[in-house]
Amino acid sequence: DPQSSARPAASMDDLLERARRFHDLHGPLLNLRDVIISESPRMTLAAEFKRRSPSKGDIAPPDIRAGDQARTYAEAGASVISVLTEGRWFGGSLDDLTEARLATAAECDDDACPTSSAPGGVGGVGGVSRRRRRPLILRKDFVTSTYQIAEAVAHGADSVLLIVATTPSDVLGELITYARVTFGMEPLVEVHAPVELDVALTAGARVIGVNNRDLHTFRLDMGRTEMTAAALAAKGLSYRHDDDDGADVVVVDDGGDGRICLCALSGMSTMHDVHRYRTAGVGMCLIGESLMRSTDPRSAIRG
Ligand code: IGP
Repeated sequence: DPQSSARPAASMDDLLERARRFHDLHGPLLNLRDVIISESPRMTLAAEFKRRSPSKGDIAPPDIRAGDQARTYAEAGASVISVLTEGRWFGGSLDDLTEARLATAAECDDDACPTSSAPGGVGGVGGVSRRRRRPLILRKDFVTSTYQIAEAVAHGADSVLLIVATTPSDVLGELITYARVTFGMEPLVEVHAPVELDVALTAGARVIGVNNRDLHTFRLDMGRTEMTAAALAAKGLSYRHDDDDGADVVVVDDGGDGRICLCALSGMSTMHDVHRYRTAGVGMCLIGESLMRSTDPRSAIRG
């Protein structure tokens, strides 16, 4: 890995100091659960920067800049921007993360914000929410240590992805607590199957993303998200209400001090896919490949 040999690894103390400095210079972290809840019952759209993937190979031209793509996503109204920082399989880096964060630092002003005149300031076509603040930046990687969480914050991330399948369950709970206590960060916890949902809930996850893609076979099953929504409902963790368009929307609640936010990850290529999940109680949809391949991601997001 050329990046790590060029730069000696920072100590944990260095990272915490850098995280503090980033925070002082660029402002506080955005909380993922707050973002999703503040846009509900509109769908939060997360757009991903990803150069390549193990299942698809190269998906973007080699000279593409994370900052440019992130700015395009933000201007189109994405409220969350996910940046792959894993180098070997996804061709990403921590520099991509910082670039994306700095390129989207400005809040959406009235002229640039596509739906600032909509009632309540949140509108959007077809029930997809439009951003009002700077977008939240999510570090997508195989994060399994507190070191990587501090590293993410030091490089501009507001949140990180934690994957149940690649994290021992006791470590998962520790990482979630560390992120909340140290940085006020709400991590996105990825599950693939209902058994993993139990692990995520026990570990204290409040924002749960269902990866529709099997990690081993790379096969897509778009029904995984709905299966997980049904599993949450069976636990009594969701309720129904009518949103402002009269659609029947399920809100997932943990039955205690607030709601669990359910997110759909992977395999979506049209707004039709996004709307499919709206009635299942999904609060956020994350789209990578199809936006990276799109010649006009702005129109794709504006739908
Ligand atoms: C995006 P897609 O099919 O829209 O490109 O999927 C995202 O969900 C995917 O990149 C992803 C991922 C991950 C990548 C989901 N979980 C874990 C790396 C690691």
